[in-house]
Amino acid sequence: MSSAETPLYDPQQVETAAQKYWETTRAFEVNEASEKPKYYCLSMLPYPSGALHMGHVRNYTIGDVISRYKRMTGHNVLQPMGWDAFGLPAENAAIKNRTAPAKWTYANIDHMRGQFKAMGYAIDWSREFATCTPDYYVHEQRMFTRLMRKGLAYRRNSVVNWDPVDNTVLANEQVIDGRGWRSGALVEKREIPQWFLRITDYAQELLDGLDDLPGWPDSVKTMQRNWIGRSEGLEIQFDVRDLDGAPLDPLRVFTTRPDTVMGVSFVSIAGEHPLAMHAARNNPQLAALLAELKQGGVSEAELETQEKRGMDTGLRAIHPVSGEQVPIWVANFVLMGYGTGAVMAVPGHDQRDFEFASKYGLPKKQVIALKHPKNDDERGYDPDRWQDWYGDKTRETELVNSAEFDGLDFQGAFEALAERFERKAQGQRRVNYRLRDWGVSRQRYWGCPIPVIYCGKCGAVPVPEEQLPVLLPEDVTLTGTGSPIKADPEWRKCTCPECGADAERETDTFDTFMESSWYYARYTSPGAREAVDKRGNYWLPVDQYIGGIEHAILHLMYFRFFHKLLRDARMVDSNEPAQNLLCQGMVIAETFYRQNSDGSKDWFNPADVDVVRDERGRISGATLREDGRPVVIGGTEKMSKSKNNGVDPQTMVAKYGADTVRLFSMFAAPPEQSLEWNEAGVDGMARFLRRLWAMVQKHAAEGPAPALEPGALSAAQKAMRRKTHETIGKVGDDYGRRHAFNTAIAAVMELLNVLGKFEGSDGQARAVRQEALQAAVLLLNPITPHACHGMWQVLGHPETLLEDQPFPQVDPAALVKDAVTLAVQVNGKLRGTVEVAADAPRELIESVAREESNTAKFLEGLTVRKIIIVPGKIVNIVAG
Ligand code: ANZ
Ligand code: ZN
Repeated sequence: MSSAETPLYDPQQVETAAQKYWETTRAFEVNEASEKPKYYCLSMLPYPSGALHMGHVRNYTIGDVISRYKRMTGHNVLQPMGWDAFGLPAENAAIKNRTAPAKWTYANIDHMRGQFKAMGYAIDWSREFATCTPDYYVHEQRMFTRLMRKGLAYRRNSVVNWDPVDNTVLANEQVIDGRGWRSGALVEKREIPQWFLRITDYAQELLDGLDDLPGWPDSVKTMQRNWIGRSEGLEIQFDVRDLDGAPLDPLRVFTTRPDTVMGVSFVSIAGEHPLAMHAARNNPQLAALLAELKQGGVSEAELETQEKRGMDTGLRAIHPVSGEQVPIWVANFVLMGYGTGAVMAVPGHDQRDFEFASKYGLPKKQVIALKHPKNDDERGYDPDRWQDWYGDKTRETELVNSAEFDGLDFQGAFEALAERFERKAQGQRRVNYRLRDWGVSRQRYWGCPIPVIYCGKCGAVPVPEEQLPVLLPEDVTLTGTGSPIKADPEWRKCTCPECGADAERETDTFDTFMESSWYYARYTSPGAREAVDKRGNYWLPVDQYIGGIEHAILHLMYFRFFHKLLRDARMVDSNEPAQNLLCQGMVIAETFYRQNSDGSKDWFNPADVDVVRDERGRISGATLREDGRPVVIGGTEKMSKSKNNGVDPQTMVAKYGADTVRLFSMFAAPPEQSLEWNEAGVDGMARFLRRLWAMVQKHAAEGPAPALEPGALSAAQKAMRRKTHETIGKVGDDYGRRHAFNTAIAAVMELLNVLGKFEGSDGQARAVRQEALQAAVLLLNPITPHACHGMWQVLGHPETLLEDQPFPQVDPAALVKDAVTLAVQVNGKLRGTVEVAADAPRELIESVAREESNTAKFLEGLTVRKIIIVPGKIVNIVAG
């Protein structure tokens, strides 16, 4: 049949029609009144930056495929969407474009919602919200005031980046090479009061809960464990002597290695430690060092790598066992915020102490030795080589030079010393966490106002619930030098809810991680008076959560923390917010550039470059279309603005249709791996869809097929039917269990290849073809739902929601093989093939194989010693 007679695949028309049907029938709006098991499929909500990018497309397509598949397999599926709408980019754009952040944000949301709809995602849009609207953030403010009353939110001083020219606090990303991004002024560290949430109260539970999450990737759980960083150790007290020998308040250290206590040759303290400040009062040199230490970065990575620096304070600590006096040094690698801000230094066995002692000529002492040394080298102790053998965790060690503790192993020494210090009230066992309380104050305008009132008499008072929300004014102009609400005395002015005196509002706003920590719960309960109502327990926990690995630590930790807060507020019953987590890989693309004479690079978008590929499909040459001259191939990288290698989804959808874009992004790589965008691949997907469409049209044009009669099929028809059902089995497993959408698509492609070669136009041939095409349409529906919506009608069905069609089921009878083909080998070399009945007895298979003409030739003159049969596959004749 010619193409004039088969209506061609027209993605625009097909997609508009399907989307219209879903919209008018409200196909994806769901509620709790369902007999079916619930399934909550959630993709991380986007920041409305202006336009969808390919990373979004990939993330949301994965979620959509899972959602549609789950609905087809009989679940009541919730797939919501919203906007993580507060944040710094809106302020920057507002300064640049002279629009209010709210206006910019809402315009972006409108544009991006349109793009989402064009992708055809099966979203329940009736639940949509933007986190910057008062009816969302009012709940967050209420939660916060309740946490304040429970003591789970508190205020303390903490360091921020201060721009002395713009007179404003800067976010970390606004500090570029130590300078303010706008003013270029050297940034200073300043201590200001800020609000914190006591996430550390939940540290142990956040750690233990990871064991109940078999559906989360191990890599994420490991990152979370490390971030929580639980250590078991002792807190040990050292008496302290002032410069003149007078006793001062004792010092406490936290150590995970009390077994090394007899190797302590000094104590190191942080620059902010009270003893350091005490010693610096009459020591200008030390005071200068402390001032300098305040300047540097405070990240742990920086502290690990920076050069060790310090100074003797002149103070002395009394060793708690030996009674000896050891010096107290300030050391730049000791963090004030961890443990006690003081470390018992053991340069004989700790890398950092070793480096520090080497630099300042402090003594090193061996107190740990190998229990079973293999040679003199291992028996001896070279202070500069201790790492060589001490690092080997497989060797047993014992204490030496440690008086009564000699001979004990780590555990024995830990217990003995813990017992001793506890008895003498010189210390106790202690569990320490690296996790810090969560600082939620941001000195920015475009965020949720922190609902606190400051009164001269009553201090910090939570805004009473009936006065919430504290509204953020949306109609503002930003100058770039501070927040409009900080600058507006009218906004700040209020009365104290406790004593009625004149008072001021808090002008800081929340960290935007606050909004994204509980949005998943809000989707379950649109319109609820509280953050969540009883509908929450119907939908929660989330069955499948999908998002980027960049959120492995912070977002996912806060998300789990908030769920526990909601549980403790009796709003939800479960302990964890999400049962399964999928972290999709990056979308990458080739980069192209030209280098300028000053060394800078101009990056060219792949859409503007013509490439030549070698026979293996790799790019071997590239020219800029505009001038035909070559550009440098920069290799594949994550799509980004800086490398100008982003491919705009909208352009792709306009050119190929949403289904092709969806199909490519599911076909090109398994969800967890990186996906390389390449237009040749997209083209291939478009061809595949056109071909399928044409096959369906051609088949349908021949009129309706009769009912399938499995008993009346020819061998070829049976084989075709078997292929259909093998494909159904494979694809169901790929979707449901493996999330391997790429191999699911490949299996359907293979089915269609086989179907393309399947001949015959009699009734049963057409019935078998109808079954195969219907299966292909239903199997592909989660991935290319618009085309499938259209093809289903072409196949003779009324317009309907394919998600309510049952997912195809394997007919076990169709899988039975009548005949199998076996490879025949002689001494492991292939010599021929034979066809036998699937249930043929062993003797028959042996004789048929030996008689196969080519095989018989090779067996001539040999004696058959053994015949090995791999059922359904191989007959190997061992002969000699
Ligand atoms: C003596 C010692 C000997 C240590 C030895 C280690 C090895 P984690 O496992 O991360 O909890 N430490 C304690 N407080 C510190 C602070 N505020 N800043 C920097 N380092 C600090 O690490 C605990 C170990 O880190 C502690 O055990 C302490 O050094 C150091 F062979 O004490 B240890
Ligand atoms: Zn008051």
